[in-house]
Amino acid sequence: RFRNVTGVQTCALPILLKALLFDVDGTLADTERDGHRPAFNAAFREFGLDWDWDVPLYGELLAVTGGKERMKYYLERFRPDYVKPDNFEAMIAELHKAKTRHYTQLLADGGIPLRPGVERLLREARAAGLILGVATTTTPENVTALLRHSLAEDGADWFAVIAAGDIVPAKKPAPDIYVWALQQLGLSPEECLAFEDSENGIRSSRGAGLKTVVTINDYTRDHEFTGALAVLTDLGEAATPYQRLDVAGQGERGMVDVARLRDWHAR
Ligand code: XBP
Ligand code: MG
Repeated sequence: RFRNVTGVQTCALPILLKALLFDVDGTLADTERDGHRPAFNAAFREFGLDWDWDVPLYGELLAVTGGKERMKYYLERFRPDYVKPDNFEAMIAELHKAKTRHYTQLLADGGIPLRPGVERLLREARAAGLILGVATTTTPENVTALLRHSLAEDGADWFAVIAAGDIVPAKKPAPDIYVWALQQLGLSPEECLAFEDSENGIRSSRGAGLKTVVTINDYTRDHEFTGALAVLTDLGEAATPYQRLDVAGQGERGMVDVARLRDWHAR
């Protein structure tokens, strides 16, 4: 209960949870190490470049989101002697197209499963009438390929909005991609929850005003997740529950389902 400006006592209505917004890479599936990384390397080989991103180096490169942006960052930071050709921007764009081709092929070959609990939660949320959305920096066709090959033939249709890639110029950690997704849905951030796996991701979702559940992975376990609703090992399954890692709920185990999300959202 609180008093409004006229001094009349009113009841604050709880805001209903209406939508779940998911990051893709690292959150829906562990796509970075064994998906994007080898796809970049395959594109570099195809173009006759001696660039090769091993697992630890790729972890450092993940500081920058977006594949084109990441390649430029690599050259600046790790190949300072590299002399850019006149057609540098076009070359990066072509390289990135090749990388997307390799990556979507890898997904079509059934290369990357969804993370634990993801398919279960998506099915349950849909059945409960929650709206689903995606907010990611990766290329749109990568998202639809993952949903099609690792979720269901019509997986992309489960999502009311797929906000992806260059649709906003400022990628995560900027909040723009989440703001764009919310605008498309006509929802306020208070009506939604976001799911992220990385520091850049939660900076973006929190920047857009979204309460955020974090599921960590090998590349992100040491990231800073200040302001997260909960930090979990994964979404959990009945037989293999998540473990909660944030101080508020340390040691808690369980399975993220709609009831639990409604409870966290209401707090
Ligand atoms: C994902 C990314 C993307 C992918 C590569 O970050 O940073 O750049 O690594 O995809 P997030 P593209 O999970 O925070 O959205 O090459 O298509 O950009
Ligand atoms: Mg991510």
